[in-house]
Amino acid sequence: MKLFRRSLMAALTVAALASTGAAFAQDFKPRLIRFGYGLNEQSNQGRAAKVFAEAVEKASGGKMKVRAIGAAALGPDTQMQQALIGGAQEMMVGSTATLVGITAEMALWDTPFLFNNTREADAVLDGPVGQKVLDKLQEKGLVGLVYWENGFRNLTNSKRPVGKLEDLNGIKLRVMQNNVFLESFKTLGANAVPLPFSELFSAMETNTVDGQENPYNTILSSKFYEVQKYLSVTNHVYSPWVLLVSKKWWDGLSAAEKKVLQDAARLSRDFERKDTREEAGRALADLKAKGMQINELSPAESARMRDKLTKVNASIATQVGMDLWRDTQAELAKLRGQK
Ligand code: TK8
Repeated sequence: MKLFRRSLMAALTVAALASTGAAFAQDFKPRLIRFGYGLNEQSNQGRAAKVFAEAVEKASGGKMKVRAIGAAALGPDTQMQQALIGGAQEMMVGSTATLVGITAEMALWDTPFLFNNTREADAVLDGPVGQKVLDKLQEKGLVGLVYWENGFRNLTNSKRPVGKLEDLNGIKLRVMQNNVFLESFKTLGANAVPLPFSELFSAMETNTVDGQENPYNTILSSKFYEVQKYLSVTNHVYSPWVLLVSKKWWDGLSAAEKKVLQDAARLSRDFERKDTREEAGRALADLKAKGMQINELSPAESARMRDKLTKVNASIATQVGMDLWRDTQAELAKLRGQK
Protein backbone atom coordinates (compact mmCIF):
# COMPACT_ATOMS: atom_id res chain seq x y z
CA MET A 1 0.00 0.00 0.00
CA LYS A 2 2.78 2.35 1.09
CA LEU A 3 4.76 1.45 -1.94
CA PHE A 4 1.78 2.02 -4.14
CA ARG A 5 1.23 5.43 -2.60
CA ARG A 6 4.83 6.38 -3.11
CA SER A 7 4.78 5.48 -6.77
CA LEU A 8 1.49 7.28 -7.16
CA MET A 9 3.08 10.39 -5.65
CA ALA A 10 6.00 10.07 -8.00
CA ALA A 11 3.67 9.75 -10.93
CA LEU A 12 1.72 12.82 -9.80
CA THR A 13 4.92 14.81 -9.40
CA VAL A 14 6.02 13.91 -12.88
CA ALA A 15 2.61 14.87 -14.24
CA ALA A 16 2.65 18.17 -12.32
CA LEU A 17 6.10 18.99 -13.59
CA ALA A 18 5.09 18.18 -17.12
CA SER A 19 2.07 20.44 -16.94
CA THR A 20 4.04 23.32 -15.38
CA GLY A 21 6.53 22.86 -18.16
CA ALA A 22 3.79 23.11 -20.75
CA ALA A 23 2.33 26.25 -19.18
CA PHE A 24 5.78 27.75 -19.01
CA ALA A 25 6.48 27.01 -22.63
CA GLN A 26 3.13 28.47 -23.64
CA ASP A 27 3.79 31.67 -21.71
CA PHE A 28 6.99 32.21 -23.60
CA LYS A 29 5.79 31.26 -27.02
CA PRO A 30 4.72 34.57 -28.56
CA ARG A 31 1.17 34.82 -29.80
CA LEU A 32 1.35 34.88 -33.54
CA ILE A 33 -1.08 37.23 -35.28
CA ARG A 34 -1.52 36.72 -38.98
CA PHE A 35 -2.56 40.15 -40.25
CA GLY A 36 -3.68 40.18 -43.88
CA TYR A 37 -4.26 43.09 -46.23
CA GLY A 38 -4.93 43.64 -49.92
CA LEU A 39 -2.53 46.30 -51.16
CA ASN A 40 1.23 45.92 -51.48
CA GLU A 41 3.87 46.65 -48.84
CA GLN A 42 4.78 50.00 -50.41
CA SER A 43 1.22 51.33 -50.11
CA ASN A 44 -0.30 53.44 -47.35
CA GLN A 45 -1.98 50.23 -46.15
CA GLY A 46 1.35 48.40 -46.04
CA ARG A 47 3.12 51.20 -44.20
CA ALA A 48 0.42 51.39 -41.53
CA ALA A 49 0.33 47.60 -41.14
CA LYS A 50 4.03 47.79 -40.30
CA VAL A 51 3.42 50.53 -37.75
CA PHE A 52 0.69 48.40 -36.15
CA ALA A 53 2.95 45.32 -36.05
CA GLU A 54 5.80 47.24 -34.41
CA ALA A 55 3.49 48.84 -31.84
CA VAL A 56 2.04 45.45 -30.83
CA GLU A 57 5.44 43.85 -30.52
CA LYS A 58 6.81 46.71 -28.46
CA ALA A 59 3.84 47.10 -26.11
CA SER A 60 3.69 43.35 -25.45
CA GLY A 61 7.42 43.06 -24.85
CA GLY A 62 7.67 40.65 -27.75
CA LYS A 63 4.94 38.35 -26.39
CA MET A 64 2.68 39.19 -29.32
CA LYS A 65 4.02 39.06 -32.85
CA VAL A 66 2.22 40.40 -35.89
CA ARG A 67 3.04 38.85 -39.22
CA ALA A 68 1.71 41.38 -41.72
CA ILE A 69 0.95 39.74 -45.06
CA GLY A 70 0.03 42.05 -47.95
CA ALA A 71 -0.91 41.88 -51.62
CA ALA A 72 -3.90 39.65 -50.85
CA ALA A 73 -1.51 36.72 -50.31
CA LEU A 74 -4.00 35.40 -47.72
CA GLY A 75 -6.83 35.94 -50.20
CA PRO A 76 -9.11 38.81 -51.17
CA ASP A 77 -11.02 40.72 -48.46
CA THR A 78 -14.08 38.44 -48.48
CA GLN A 79 -11.97 35.30 -48.08
CA MET A 80 -10.01 36.78 -45.18
CA GLN A 81 -13.25 37.85 -43.48
CA GLN A 82 -14.42 34.23 -43.54
CA ALA A 83 -11.04 33.02 -42.23
CA LEU A 84 -11.38 35.44 -39.30
CA ILE A 85 -14.92 34.32 -38.56
CA GLY A 86 -13.83 30.68 -38.59
CA GLY A 87 -10.75 31.41 -36.48
CA ALA A 88 -8.20 30.33 -39.10
CA GLN A 89 -6.69 33.84 -39.25
CA GLU A 90 -6.41 36.42 -36.46
CA MET A 91 -6.56 39.87 -38.08
CA MET A 92 -6.93 41.86 -41.28
CA VAL A 93 -7.54 45.32 -42.62
CA GLY A 94 -9.83 45.82 -45.57
CA SER A 95 -12.69 47.71 -47.11
CA THR A 96 -15.93 48.22 -45.23
CA ALA A 97 -17.64 47.84 -48.62
CA THR A 98 -16.85 44.15 -48.93
CA LEU A 99 -18.32 43.55 -45.44
CA VAL A 100 -21.83 44.60 -46.41
CA GLY A 101 -22.84 40.99 -47.15
CA ILE A 102 -21.98 40.13 -43.53
CA THR A 103 -23.05 43.30 -41.74
CA ALA A 104 -25.64 45.33 -43.67
CA GLU A 105 -24.95 48.48 -41.60
CA MET A 106 -21.53 48.79 -43.29
CA ALA A 107 -23.40 50.02 -46.38
CA LEU A 108 -23.70 53.36 -44.62
CA TRP A 109 -20.13 54.20 -45.66
CA ASP A 110 -20.97 53.58 -49.31
CA THR A 111 -23.40 56.49 -49.40
CA PRO A 112 -22.26 58.70 -52.29
CA PHE A 113 -21.03 62.13 -51.17
CA LEU A 114 -21.76 61.32 -47.50
CA PHE A 115 -18.77 63.31 -46.23
CA ASN A 116 -17.63 66.65 -47.62
CA ASN A 117 -14.16 66.39 -46.14
CA THR A 118 -11.91 64.30 -43.91
CA ARG A 119 -12.86 66.29 -40.80
CA GLU A 120 -16.43 65.05 -41.17
CA ALA A 121 -15.27 61.52 -41.94
CA ASP A 122 -13.06 61.36 -38.83
CA ALA A 123 -15.76 62.79 -36.56
CA VAL A 124 -18.49 60.39 -37.71
CA LEU A 125 -16.29 57.28 -37.99
CA ASP A 126 -14.64 57.81 -34.60
CA GLY A 127 -17.88 58.94 -32.95
CA PRO A 128 -20.98 57.07 -31.74
CA VAL A 129 -22.28 56.29 -35.25
CA GLY A 130 -19.01 54.69 -36.32
CA GLN A 131 -18.88 52.70 -33.09
CA LYS A 132 -22.45 51.49 -33.50
CA VAL A 133 -21.58 50.10 -36.92
CA LEU A 134 -18.44 48.41 -35.56
CA ASP A 135 -20.43 46.85 -32.71
CA LYS A 136 -22.70 45.17 -35.23
CA LEU A 137 -19.79 43.01 -36.37
CA GLN A 138 -19.62 41.10 -33.09
CA GLU A 139 -22.71 38.99 -33.64
CA LYS A 140 -21.15 37.91 -36.94
CA GLY A 141 -17.91 36.71 -35.36
CA LEU A 142 -15.78 39.79 -35.97
CA VAL A 143 -14.40 42.54 -33.74
CA GLY A 144 -13.85 45.92 -35.42
CA LEU A 145 -11.14 47.99 -33.72
CA VAL A 146 -10.74 51.23 -35.71
CA TYR A 147 -11.26 52.75 -39.14
CA TRP A 148 -8.33 53.68 -41.32
CA GLU A 149 -8.63 56.00 -44.31
CA ASN A 150 -8.84 54.49 -47.76
CA GLY A 151 -9.99 57.86 -49.05
CA PHE A 152 -12.13 59.75 -51.51
CA ARG A 153 -12.59 57.71 -54.65
CA ASN A 154 -11.92 58.87 -58.20
CA LEU A 155 -12.53 57.34 -61.60
CA THR A 156 -9.94 56.00 -63.99
CA ASN A 157 -10.42 54.32 -67.36
CA SER A 158 -8.67 53.50 -70.60
CA LYS A 159 -11.31 54.88 -73.00
CA ARG A 160 -11.86 58.60 -72.53
CA PRO A 161 -11.94 61.43 -70.01
CA VAL A 162 -15.18 61.46 -68.06
CA GLY A 163 -16.31 65.06 -67.97
CA LYS A 164 -20.02 64.45 -67.82
CA LEU A 165 -22.41 61.65 -66.90
CA GLU A 166 -22.92 60.52 -70.49
CA ASP A 167 -19.21 59.79 -70.87
CA LEU A 168 -19.71 56.80 -68.59
CA ASN A 169 -22.12 55.14 -70.99
CA GLY A 170 -20.83 51.76 -72.07
CA ILE A 171 -17.69 51.93 -69.94
CA LYS A 172 -17.06 48.58 -68.30
CA LEU A 173 -16.25 49.65 -64.79
CA ARG A 174 -15.01 47.41 -62.02
CA VAL A 175 -16.78 48.05 -58.72
CA MET A 176 -16.29 46.63 -55.24
CA GLN A 177 -18.38 43.56 -54.51
CA ASN A 178 -21.49 45.08 -53.02
CA ASN A 179 -24.95 46.08 -54.13
CA VAL A 180 -24.62 49.79 -53.33
CA PHE A 181 -21.60 50.25 -55.58
CA LEU A 182 -23.23 48.17 -58.26
CA GLU A 183 -26.44 50.18 -58.11
CA SER A 184 -24.60 53.52 -57.93
CA PHE A 185 -22.62 52.96 -61.09
CA LYS A 186 -25.49 51.41 -62.97
CA THR A 187 -27.47 54.53 -62.08
CA LEU A 188 -24.69 56.63 -63.57
CA GLY A 189 -24.88 54.65 -66.80
CA ALA A 190 -21.70 52.59 -66.55
CA ASN A 191 -21.54 48.90 -67.22
CA ALA A 192 -20.65 47.97 -63.62
CA VAL A 193 -18.81 44.71 -62.97
CA PRO A 194 -18.11 43.53 -59.37
CA LEU A 195 -14.62 42.09 -58.97
CA PRO A 196 -12.23 41.48 -56.06
CA PHE A 197 -9.44 44.03 -55.87
CA SER A 198 -6.80 41.32 -56.25
CA GLU A 199 -8.05 40.60 -59.78
CA LEU A 200 -8.37 44.22 -60.83
CA PHE A 201 -4.96 45.00 -62.31
CA SER A 202 -4.94 42.06 -64.68
CA ALA A 203 -8.59 42.67 -65.60
CA MET A 204 -7.61 46.16 -66.75
CA GLU A 205 -4.43 44.94 -68.41
CA THR A 206 -6.38 42.43 -70.48
CA ASN A 207 -9.21 44.92 -71.13
CA THR A 208 -11.71 42.68 -69.36
CA VAL A 209 -12.75 45.96 -67.74
CA ASP A 210 -12.11 49.51 -68.97
CA GLY A 211 -11.92 51.28 -65.67
CA GLN A 212 -12.22 51.39 -61.92
CA GLU A 213 -12.50 53.85 -59.05
CA ASN A 214 -10.18 54.21 -56.07
CA PRO A 215 -8.36 56.93 -54.12
CA TYR A 216 -5.25 58.54 -55.68
CA ASN A 217 -3.01 56.66 -53.24
CA THR A 218 -4.14 53.28 -54.54
CA ILE A 219 -4.03 54.30 -58.20
CA LEU A 220 -0.41 55.18 -57.53
CA SER A 221 0.71 52.32 -55.25
CA SER A 222 -1.01 49.65 -57.36
CA LYS A 223 0.48 51.14 -60.55
CA PHE A 224 -2.89 51.50 -62.23
CA TYR A 225 -1.35 54.31 -64.31
CA GLU A 226 0.38 51.58 -66.32
CA VAL A 227 -2.96 50.35 -67.65
CA GLN A 228 -5.22 53.42 -67.31
CA LYS A 229 -4.86 56.61 -69.30
CA TYR A 230 -7.61 58.83 -67.88
CA LEU A 231 -8.24 60.00 -64.37
CA SER A 232 -11.40 61.98 -63.68
CA VAL A 233 -11.65 63.75 -60.35
CA THR A 234 -15.08 62.84 -58.98
CA ASN A 235 -14.56 62.32 -55.23
CA HIS A 236 -17.87 60.45 -55.38
CA VAL A 237 -17.53 58.59 -52.09
CA TYR A 238 -15.25 58.37 -49.06
CA SER A 239 -14.11 54.81 -48.34
CA PRO A 240 -12.89 53.69 -44.94
CA TRP A 241 -10.86 50.60 -44.22
CA VAL A 242 -11.57 48.72 -41.02
CA LEU A 243 -9.19 46.84 -38.73
CA LEU A 244 -10.77 43.48 -37.92
CA VAL A 245 -10.06 40.75 -35.38
CA SER A 246 -11.40 37.20 -35.32
CA LYS A 247 -13.87 37.17 -32.42
CA LYS A 248 -13.19 33.50 -31.81
CA TRP A 249 -9.54 34.34 -31.19
CA TRP A 250 -10.21 37.68 -29.45
CA ASP A 251 -12.38 35.98 -26.82
CA GLY A 252 -9.39 33.90 -25.73
CA LEU A 253 -7.14 36.91 -25.08
CA SER A 254 -6.42 38.39 -21.66
CA ALA A 255 -7.58 41.94 -20.89
CA ALA A 256 -3.95 43.09 -21.14
CA GLU A 257 -3.53 41.52 -24.58
CA LYS A 258 -6.74 43.12 -25.81
CA LYS A 259 -5.52 46.48 -24.60
CA VAL A 260 -2.23 46.07 -26.47
CA LEU A 261 -4.19 45.53 -29.70
CA GLN A 262 -6.62 48.40 -29.06
CA ASP A 263 -3.85 50.87 -28.28
CA ALA A 264 -1.78 49.80 -31.29
CA ALA A 265 -4.88 50.04 -33.49
CA ARG A 266 -5.48 53.66 -32.48
CA LEU A 267 -1.83 54.51 -32.95
CA SER A 268 -1.83 52.92 -36.42
CA ARG A 269 -5.02 54.80 -37.31
CA ASP A 270 -3.53 58.17 -36.44
CA PHE A 271 -0.36 57.36 -38.36
CA GLU A 272 -2.27 55.98 -41.34
CA ARG A 273 -4.58 58.96 -41.79
CA LYS A 274 -1.72 61.45 -41.61
CA ASP A 275 0.43 59.41 -44.00
CA THR A 276 -2.44 58.84 -46.43
CA ARG A 277 -3.35 62.52 -46.54
CA GLU A 278 0.23 63.57 -47.13
CA GLU A 279 0.54 61.08 -49.96
CA ALA A 280 -2.82 62.04 -51.47
CA GLY A 281 -1.67 65.65 -51.53
CA ARG A 282 1.25 64.75 -53.78
CA ALA A 283 -0.32 61.89 -55.69
CA LEU A 284 -2.08 63.86 -58.40
CA ALA A 285 1.19 65.47 -59.52
CA ASP A 286 2.87 62.06 -59.36
CA LEU A 287 0.15 60.48 -61.49
CA LYS A 288 0.43 63.26 -64.03
CA ALA A 289 4.18 62.70 -64.18
CA LYS A 290 3.47 59.02 -64.82
CA GLY A 291 1.53 60.05 -67.90
CA MET A 292 -2.08 60.04 -66.76
CA GLN A 293 -4.41 62.56 -68.31
CA ILE A 294 -6.35 64.23 -65.52
CA ASN A 295 -9.62 66.14 -65.77
CA GLU A 296 -11.95 67.71 -63.24
CA LEU A 297 -15.71 67.74 -63.52
CA SER A 298 -17.29 71.16 -63.89
CA PRO A 299 -19.37 72.18 -60.86
CA ALA A 300 -22.54 71.75 -62.94
CA GLU A 301 -21.62 68.21 -64.05
CA SER A 302 -20.52 67.34 -60.55
CA ALA A 303 -23.92 68.47 -59.27
CA ARG A 304 -25.69 66.36 -61.90
CA MET A 305 -23.78 63.29 -60.79
CA ARG A 306 -24.56 64.02 -57.15
CA ASP A 307 -28.26 64.49 -57.93
CA LYS A 308 -28.47 61.28 -59.83
CA LEU A 309 -26.80 59.35 -57.04
CA THR A 310 -29.24 60.53 -54.36
CA LYS A 311 -31.45 57.85 -55.88
CA VAL A 312 -29.50 55.14 -54.06
CA ASN A 313 -29.86 56.81 -50.65
CA ALA A 314 -33.30 55.36 -50.02
CA SER A 315 -32.11 51.80 -50.47
CA ILE A 316 -29.07 52.43 -48.27
CA ALA A 317 -31.30 53.84 -45.53
CA THR A 318 -33.48 50.73 -45.70
CA GLN A 319 -30.44 48.49 -45.57
CA VAL A 320 -28.77 50.11 -42.59
CA GLY A 321 -31.98 50.95 -40.74
CA MET A 322 -33.76 54.28 -40.51
CA ASP A 323 -32.47 55.03 -36.98
CA LEU A 324 -28.83 54.73 -37.98
CA TRP A 325 -29.47 56.75 -41.15
CA ARG A 326 -31.14 59.56 -39.17
CA ASP A 327 -28.43 59.55 -36.48
CA THR A 328 -25.81 59.95 -39.19
CA GLN A 329 -27.63 62.82 -40.87
CA ALA A 330 -28.14 64.51 -37.49
CA GLU A 331 -24.46 64.19 -36.61
CA LEU A 332 -23.47 65.61 -39.98
CA ALA A 333 -25.90 68.51 -39.62
CA LYS A 334 -24.42 69.27 -36.21
CA LEU A 335 -20.90 69.15 -37.62
CA ARG A 336 -21.93 71.51 -40.38
CA GLY A 337 -23.37 73.87 -37.82
CA GLN A 338 -26.92 73.61 -39.12
CA LYS A 339 -28.44 72.30 -35.86
C1 TK8 B 1 -7.81 46.49 -51.00
C2 TK8 B 1 -9.21 47.01 -51.26
C3 TK8 B 1 -9.21 48.38 -51.89
C4 TK8 B 1 -10.61 48.88 -52.22
C5 TK8 B 1 -11.13 48.24 -53.50
O1 TK8 B 1 -7.86 45.17 -50.60
O2 TK8 B 1 -11.42 47.05 -53.47
O3 TK8 B 1 -11.22 48.93 -54.51
O4 TK8 B 1 -10.62 50.28 -52.38
O5 TK8 B 1 -8.60 49.27 -51.00
O6 TK8 B 1 -9.92 47.03 -50.04
